[in-house]
Amino acid sequence: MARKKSYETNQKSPRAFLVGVCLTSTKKAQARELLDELAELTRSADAEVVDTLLQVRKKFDPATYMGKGLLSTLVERVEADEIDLVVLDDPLTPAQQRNLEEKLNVNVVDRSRLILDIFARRARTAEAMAQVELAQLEYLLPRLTRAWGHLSRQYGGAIGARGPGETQLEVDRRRVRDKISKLKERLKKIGEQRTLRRKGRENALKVAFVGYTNAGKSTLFNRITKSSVQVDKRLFMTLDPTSRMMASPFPCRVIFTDTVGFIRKLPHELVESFKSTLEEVSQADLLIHVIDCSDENYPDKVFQTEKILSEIGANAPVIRAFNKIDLNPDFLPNPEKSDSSKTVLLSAKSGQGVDELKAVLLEKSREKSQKIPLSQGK
Ligand SMILES: Nc1nc2c(ncn2[C@@H]2O[C@H](COP(=O)(O)OP(=O)(O)O)[C@@H](O)[C@H]2O)c(=O)[nH]1
Ligand SMILES: [Mg+2]
Repeated sequence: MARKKSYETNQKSPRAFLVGVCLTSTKKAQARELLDELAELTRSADAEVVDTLLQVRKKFDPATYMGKGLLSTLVERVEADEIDLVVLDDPLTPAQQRNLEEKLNVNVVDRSRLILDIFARRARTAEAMAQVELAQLEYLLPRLTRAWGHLSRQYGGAIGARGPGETQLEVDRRRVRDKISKLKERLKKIGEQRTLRRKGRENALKVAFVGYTNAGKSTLFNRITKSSVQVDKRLFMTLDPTSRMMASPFPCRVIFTDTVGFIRKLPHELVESFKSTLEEVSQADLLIHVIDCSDENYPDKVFQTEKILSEIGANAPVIRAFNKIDLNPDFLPNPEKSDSSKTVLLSAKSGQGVDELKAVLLEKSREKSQKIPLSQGK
């Protein structure tokens, strides 16, 4: 049998085939949209999307996730189209993973694995790298079964000597657990330094830009703070929070932070390991929730973002910034949503409506400056 191709080591862009299984109970249009998003994720991992297939069936096949018919089509397509990688939207059991990889003879990854890979590619700072590695190991640990057997390939060749009576699997698990506790220890130290650096910021208004990936957070951050953080169609370009302090025209210092975007089915291991980075969000005085109003699925994305915000304990007041109004000039937010959050319609790209947001920020900074004891000045 030919050796399985490893997409991680390929020089050219790996060729990916996407497969979705839509349970009859869910809507097909939604399944399509999730597959489109999966394609965006795949391209963000620098792979080429060759084709996608969507199958409707009653339930996932316990052995192979998809049905027999689709699987045999896929076997043919993988061969004919020289596919290196098959991507699926749903989490696979270790058995499904093994069965599919044996039949297809290429790597098979699910959405979580893909997101972890993208994060690993983007991580630049020591903190982000440790956070991603921790998430990868937490993801791996429960999947470390006899069926998986990937450890030596993925996480560095030589596996340590076994203790008396230990199986290879137990050794692998122990090694992963040891590495996890070391990483947690290291991240705790980095987190403490972060907390120290935050000291002395009590008198500043802390504003964080949050939202679904690609909503335009970085574009808006750049426009407001006159910065130039990277703006990109590819997902998750911002892993480490970037902060800018501004004084003028505000009556107190205002610290703006651009943060990592959220996405559906964000692996909880990532949310967990990025806790200290996400503190910039949970400890902000004000959140600007950037929403792409040209995207018809924005309500679901708003819902997903709010879910993650509550998961990380971010409960500051929220301004909803409906962005990309240039692409949808007639847009009006749903009036039924009569919660207390303020709403602004704007275009971070053209600048339309941005002054209105600045006015709200000015008002918030006035409120903040009134709370600062005179002795402490600005
Ligand atoms: N037409 C339009 N495109 C925008 C606007 N704001 C951002 N974009 C585009 O949307 C994409 C994602 O923007 P980015 O700021 O990187 O989003 P982030 O992932 O939320 O940080 C980029 O291609 C931007 O040029 C806007 O107001 N109008
Ligand atoms: Mg960004």
